Amino acid sequence: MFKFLKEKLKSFRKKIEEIEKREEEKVEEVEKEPAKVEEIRPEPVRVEKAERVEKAVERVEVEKAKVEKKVEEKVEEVEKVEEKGKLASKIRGKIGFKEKVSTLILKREVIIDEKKLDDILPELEMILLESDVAFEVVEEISAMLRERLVGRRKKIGEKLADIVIEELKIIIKEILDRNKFDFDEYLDKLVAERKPVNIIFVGVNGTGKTTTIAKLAKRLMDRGYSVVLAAGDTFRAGAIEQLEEHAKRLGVRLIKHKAGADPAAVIYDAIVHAESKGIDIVLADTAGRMHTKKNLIDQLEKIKRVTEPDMTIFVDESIAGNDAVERARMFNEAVGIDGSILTKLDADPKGGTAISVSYVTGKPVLFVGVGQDYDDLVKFDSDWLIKRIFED
Ligand SMILES: Nc1nc2c(ncn2[C@@H]2O[C@H](COP(=O)(O)OP(=O)(O)O)[C@@H](O)[C@H]2O)c(=O)[nH]1
Ligand SMILES: [Mg+2]
Repeated sequence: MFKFLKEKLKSFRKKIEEIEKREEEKVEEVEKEPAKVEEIRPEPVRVEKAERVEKAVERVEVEKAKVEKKVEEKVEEVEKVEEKGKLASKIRGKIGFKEKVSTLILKREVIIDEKKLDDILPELEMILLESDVAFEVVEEISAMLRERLVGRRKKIGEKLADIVIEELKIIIKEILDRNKFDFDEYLDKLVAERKPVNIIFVGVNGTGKTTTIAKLAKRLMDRGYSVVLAAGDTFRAGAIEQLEEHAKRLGVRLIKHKAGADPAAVIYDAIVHAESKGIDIVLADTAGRMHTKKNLIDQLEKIKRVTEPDMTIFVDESIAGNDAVERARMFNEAVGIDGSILTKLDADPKGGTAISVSYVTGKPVLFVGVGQDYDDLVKFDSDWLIKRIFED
């Protein structure tokens, strides 16, 4: 899971470490300044520059004189100490100047500035884009990082890479938690208030809609609910049989009509059945494709009008990347969704879809699919995702 993104983040970390190492070496050179003064030589003289060069030479001379004076003073001090016959260790204390400078560097703080972020953020943006994070989400993450890191004090010895990655984690978590939602809590309340609860599943073919309905049916039964399935994908050949097979295996009732029938009628019948039998929840499958996109949207609108679902859940596969994100946006705008379920995270090397879908829809990710077994359904939790992206 997320192998590609993990590798990229690792090399990003290395790159920051290299930039930082180069900079620290520069700082050390600057600290060795006194020795450098002597090395400064005037540039070859060009007539119009002659005056400036002369001044520079003067400044160098003055600096040199200062340094020489300091050195003389030090020598004097040392001599005085020697004269007084004090211990050799004390002399070492005086001339251990270099050591003192290096501890000074260690203690000193460096302020992270715009320039440093200009060096590293474009690379991070590229990594996120390559990992299927939607463009607008990358922009937001980058802007938030910049805002929070510019001016941040960093002690030398503290790693810039750690600071950046840690802040990146916090920001992704915040973005994910903007639409935080507890599905179980909400469902408990709904069932208590007005059962049967009607949940319809929308999304294109092949993304895992039918499998997810079966997984969720199992999960809800494990939690003590009674469930009925509605075979609302009457368009695709074999769709009814596929759901029927799951229903048999799970020991749950399925309401179906013939292929090509009106799905709104099928789902309506399932609700009537649930009411008469005291069943808690109806899970309704729908078609993922019609003759045209307009047909599909019209059909879903009719289903919503006739069956008044308590929740409309969009299902897509995380491996579809930006296509999945765009479909989520489209379904939300055209039909209205209450949340999403992303499947096939187990087969997704990138992870950006999971980061982006709730951002672009403004609706929570409720569950993620992590395999083909009934139990491979995980209740979505930002910490769960962050851990899988950032930890080995
Ligand atoms: N690896 C993996 N495969 C999945 C997952 N969810 C569904 N699938 C597989 O995706 C394929 C299409 O699933 P299906 O439920 O028929 O999709 P639908 O057309 O949207 O109803 C099937 O082979 C499923 O086993 C998942 O979380 N992980
Ligand atoms: Mg299906």
